[in-house]
Amino acid sequence: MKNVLLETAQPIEKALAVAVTQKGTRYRETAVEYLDELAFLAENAGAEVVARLYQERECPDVATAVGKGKVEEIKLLIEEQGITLVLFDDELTPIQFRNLERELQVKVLDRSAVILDIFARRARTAEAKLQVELAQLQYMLPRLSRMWTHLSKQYGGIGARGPGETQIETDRRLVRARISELQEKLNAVERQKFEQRKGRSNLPRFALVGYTNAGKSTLLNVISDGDAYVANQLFATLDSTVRQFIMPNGAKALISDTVGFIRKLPVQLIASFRSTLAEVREADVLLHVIDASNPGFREQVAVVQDTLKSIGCEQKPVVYVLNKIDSLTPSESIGTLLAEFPGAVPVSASRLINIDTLLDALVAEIVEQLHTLAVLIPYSQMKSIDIAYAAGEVIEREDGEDGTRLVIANISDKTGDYLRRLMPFQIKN
Ligand SMILES: Nc1nc2c(ncn2[C@@H]2O[C@H](COP(=O)(O)OP(=O)(O)OP(=O)(O)O)[C@@H](O)[C@H]2O)c(=O)[nH]1
Ligand SMILES: [Mg+2]
Repeated sequence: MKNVLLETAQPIEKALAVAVTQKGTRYRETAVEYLDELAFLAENAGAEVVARLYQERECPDVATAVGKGKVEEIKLLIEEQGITLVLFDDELTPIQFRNLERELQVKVLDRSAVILDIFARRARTAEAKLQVELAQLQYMLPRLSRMWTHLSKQYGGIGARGPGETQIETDRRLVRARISELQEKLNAVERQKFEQRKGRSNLPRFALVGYTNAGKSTLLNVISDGDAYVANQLFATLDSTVRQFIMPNGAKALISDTVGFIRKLPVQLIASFRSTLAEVREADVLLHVIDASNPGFREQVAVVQDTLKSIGCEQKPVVYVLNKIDSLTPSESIGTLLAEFPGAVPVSASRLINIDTLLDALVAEIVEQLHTLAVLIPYSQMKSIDIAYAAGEVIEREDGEDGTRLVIANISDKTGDYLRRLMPFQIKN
């Protein structure tokens, strides 16, 4: 049951983007921002938005999302501009899909399908591929009959009829079987990663979180002196990366970078990216990276907060990082931003502005948990010396008769507990 993937955007497809927004005060501005983002998503999936259409309604039409008049307008645009793909900003029901494709005679996709398509393009590691396939199949399952109409249209077939209900039932069963298989594989990956993390040191852990394209990977590279993939793309990062770095006070810490969030991230994706998001769930402190140069950043902040809540991370300490201050819109200033986000740290990750202040803020978050510990390691336990060096900053060393005496600074609570268990021969300094 492989390769029955979603039919999604192909390169240089000409797309029409449609937003159906609920009546409200900021209706027009928000709709414009939504479609800007949808156009960027489309571009990332290999299509170009050549026309846009807005409709304000109390609620979407049950049969076709937009009203009858708009359907006619869309038909006209398709003809005039040679459009091959119509993108809806909201998730469509299977019925809406079917009706719209029948009426319009071109491919119709919703925002979730475009996001899934981008994820499928970006998935590189085995884990990411499993996660994306799982999300795609779960998205596809309730829409199977519609996809079959698609396939039969595409391949003609005798009489060009869709396969009968029995065929669809068989396929549903196959898809469900593949879903269970993928879930099992992912559970195994998750267990394996959990074991790996257990074996990892107990250093303080920070996790970068934020809206996609906010600059998380750029910041990871700056902080940990690395070369993670950075691009003006949505979902450039799909996996998590963990790096060790040394804080200004000499303490060692870990920082992780992971997949970004977006408005209306398909629920199937959040669920299937569980193992990737484990780094976020297990971090001590979150760095919420905000693209302060984006006019819609306030809504993005709310989206990230909601997503964190949905993965059970709303209680974690957060350092807000106002990134891209080098290119703020004229209506924003650092002063007003700080009044709105007290305690946030304004930076530019790419221009290296104010990074020291950010690092100091990270130290402040964990400094209360940092201790100095003196240990005497008997010569029979020499392996523990390496562990001590990895755990903190060794500021004194004395090789005496009974063993090696070390004074280790900047040890976190967790590491301290760990060392105490490992080295019961701790002495007072
Ligand atoms: N002007 C400006 N651009 C920046 C800054 N930091 C990052 N960028 C740019 O923003 C874009 C996205 O950066 P990434 O670091 O890939 O963002 P990300 O949050 O990891 O994005 P995803 O992995 O796609 O979710 C890139 O083109 C960066 O060069 C900054 O301080 N100022
Ligand atoms: Mg990234």
